[in-house]
Amino acid sequence: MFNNDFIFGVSTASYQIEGSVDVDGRVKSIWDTFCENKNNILDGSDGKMVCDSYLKYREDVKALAELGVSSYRFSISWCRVIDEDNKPNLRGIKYYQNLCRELLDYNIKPCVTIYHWDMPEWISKLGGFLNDEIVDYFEYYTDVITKALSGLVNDFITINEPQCILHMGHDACAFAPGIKYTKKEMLKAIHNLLKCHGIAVKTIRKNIKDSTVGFAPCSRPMIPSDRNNIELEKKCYLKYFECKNEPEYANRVSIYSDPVFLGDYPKSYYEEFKGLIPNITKEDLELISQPIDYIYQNIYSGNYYSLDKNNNLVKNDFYFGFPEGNIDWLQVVPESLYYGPKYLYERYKKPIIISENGFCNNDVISLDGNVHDSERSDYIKRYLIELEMVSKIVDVRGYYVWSLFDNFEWSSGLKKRFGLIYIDYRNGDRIKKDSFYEYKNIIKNKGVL
Ligand code: GBH
Repeated sequence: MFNNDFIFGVSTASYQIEGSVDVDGRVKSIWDTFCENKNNILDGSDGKMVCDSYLKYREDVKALAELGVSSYRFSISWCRVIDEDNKPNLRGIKYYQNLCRELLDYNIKPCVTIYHWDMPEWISKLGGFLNDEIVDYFEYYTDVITKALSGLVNDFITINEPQCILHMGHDACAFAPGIKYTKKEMLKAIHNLLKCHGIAVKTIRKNIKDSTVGFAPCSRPMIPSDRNNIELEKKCYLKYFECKNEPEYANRVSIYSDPVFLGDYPKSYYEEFKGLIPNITKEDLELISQPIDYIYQNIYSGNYYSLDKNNNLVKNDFYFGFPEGNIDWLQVVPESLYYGPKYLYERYKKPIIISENGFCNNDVISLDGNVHDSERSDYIKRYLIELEMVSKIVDVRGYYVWSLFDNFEWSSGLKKRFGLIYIDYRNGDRIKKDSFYEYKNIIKNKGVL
């Protein structure tokens, strides 16, 4: 059992669920543009309709109440809140106020992500995170939305998965805006993104009484294949926080989290990227490392490691037929929710909240009209067991399932389903899957163990 105030929640993000892209003065986002090129999305779909949550939010909140979550994590669409003259758009703002009021009526605490990837196209055209002025735009946007939500929301996450924004959006280019950066540009964009985080923390503190603030990177922990081998675990820990000039450099943990929690980039950053590093001032680092309350982390999977005969760390291949979800990176590695929090706590010493964890399945409506997704329930239970185990030794405060319902899975489109609630995209019908009831039960029992 988790303790009484452990947070059980679910997560969503604006572009993935809201639909209604052309209403109430919403401006175009980089994802609207990215989806116009059908080759960018696995099934050629987009976020125009999806779950229609912009119109159906009352129904969604009822489902959340039935599920029994104490917190709902969702993101604000910058495109609804700020217009192209960089002025507040009251109609868009009202939607989020209404949503929060509805949640509070049911005793569900809103947990608000300020930025979950849907940048206004016009800001992207000015250079996005590469433009130094992004920090001012981000400050203004955060100021407007936090003033509007003051009295309704206490808990904020500044930015979701900075790695995906930069690595996927500007290196692998599989995500919007799909504009390739040179390494030098990338390091500057990372620095500007971190400054956006810092200025958002300051702004939230200024506008919200009794706020909690966090930052939500993602990671894929290195798991010792032998859990009793201390030396192996130590090497896995070091690998997890490694900062190296290698193909996946913009995806790593320490390059984002060291500046936020420890006040500077890792030492190796300055060695590895010599000659490519942007201008970094003491003031920048102070801004970036404003004290925050939680380490949020999105964790879905991991990799096993062992030591070879020379005691070097080696990554193990998954055996043929290894359990996995219906998306290529989603191997079922429950120990990720043990070692991820453990490593993060050891290094940064702040309470941990898992802001996303969930499973992607080929769900179908069965003959009986229900959706029987036992694999998803099994995944959630296995991962929660590990999280509960680690909560005995590190300070873990919460867990959010990704996601409340099936939604627009970015470049995988509508083909990939992560929801506890099934969406029938022909008519928008919602069907609570078996995992919805399983998770409801877990919440009622305060855990699996
Ligand atoms: C999260 O991203 C997002 O926050 C959320 O919006 C999304 O819908 C959800 O999870 C499900 O995908 O580097 O080889 O692992 C998930 C993180 C980022 C994991 C990109 C896979 C690329 C392949 N994903 N990453 S790999």
